[in-house]
Amino acid sequence: EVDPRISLLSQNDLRTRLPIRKRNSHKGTYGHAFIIGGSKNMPGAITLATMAALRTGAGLTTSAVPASIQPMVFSRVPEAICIAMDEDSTGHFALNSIEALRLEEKNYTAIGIGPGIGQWELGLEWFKKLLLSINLPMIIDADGLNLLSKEIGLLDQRKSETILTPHPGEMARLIKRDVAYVEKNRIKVAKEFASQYGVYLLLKGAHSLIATPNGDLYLNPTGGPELAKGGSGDVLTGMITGFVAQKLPILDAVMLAVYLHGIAGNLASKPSNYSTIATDVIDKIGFAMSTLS
Ligand code: B4P
Ligand code: MG
Repeated sequence: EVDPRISLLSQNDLRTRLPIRKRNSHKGTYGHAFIIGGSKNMPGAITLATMAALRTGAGLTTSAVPASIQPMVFSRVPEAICIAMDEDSTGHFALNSIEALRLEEKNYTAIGIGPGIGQWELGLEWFKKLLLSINLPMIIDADGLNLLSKEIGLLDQRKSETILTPHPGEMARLIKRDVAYVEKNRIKVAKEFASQYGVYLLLKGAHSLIATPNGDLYLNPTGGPELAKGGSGDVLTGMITGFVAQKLPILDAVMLAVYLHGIAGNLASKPSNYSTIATDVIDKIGFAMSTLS
């Protein structure tokens, strides 16, 4: 049963939130999405997120990855800029890599962190340094969330909006409870966390739930088991980053991304939801968006 305090995302409502593509516009009009992630054994997640950000309409999309995987990302996404960063001997970001980003010069309008970033010895130190040097709307996912869960107080140091996108496993780690507790108390967990830390929290799963910093809740009806496969979360992270980069209100960006991700999943589930893969979902983002215009 749906809690009466929760709004259901609907096609009619979201239609009005989709940004208008003006005739007299250029790539600068639509912002610059920046996604940081990847590691030697996981070059795919950041590739998917980068593709998805491009598909949502961001004017420019840049990704930053450990140097050894940069050629692979480039070869899959020629439309993106891909920065090769210093890496350690294990193929993860090196501690000194952050200065090389020259964040202040680039006019990024949204930053996504986490897809495929992995876990490594100096990960937390690296993550802290990065968080403190970025004052832009930030989307944190995947191992970015796992790094954050080691020092949750880092959220208090954020000066811009923060969006967290945990699945129930990651949510459990953030609040130091088990997955069963999260699944039994989805509404309470999402609402309390978002209010306490002043973040937008997207608790994923069948019927993903959005909680805002002021305690509002939204339930997403789209998507199905075709999305229950590695890579679909990375597509969603790219979509959110792409919409936030276009300078939409944060809530609109998250709502649109989650809703359209599910519609794209449904469209990609034909002829069989067994065989849907993340790149199929990316290919359907445009069709999903066309259902709102
Ligand atoms: P990871 O190994 O960390 O998986 P991942 O790399 O994050 O995968 P990915 O990024 O593709 O998927 P994500 O869930 O982010 O973690 C997997 C482990 O976490 C599991 O073994 C389990 O322990 C735990 N876990 C994850 N999800 C759980 C759940 N729902 N219940 C209990 N435990 C869970 O993103 C997937 C995307 O697809 C989301 O947007 C999600 O909403 C959507 N999606 C997946 N299944 C869907 C469905 N049936 N209906 C609608 N949407 C669905
Ligand atoms: Mg994930």
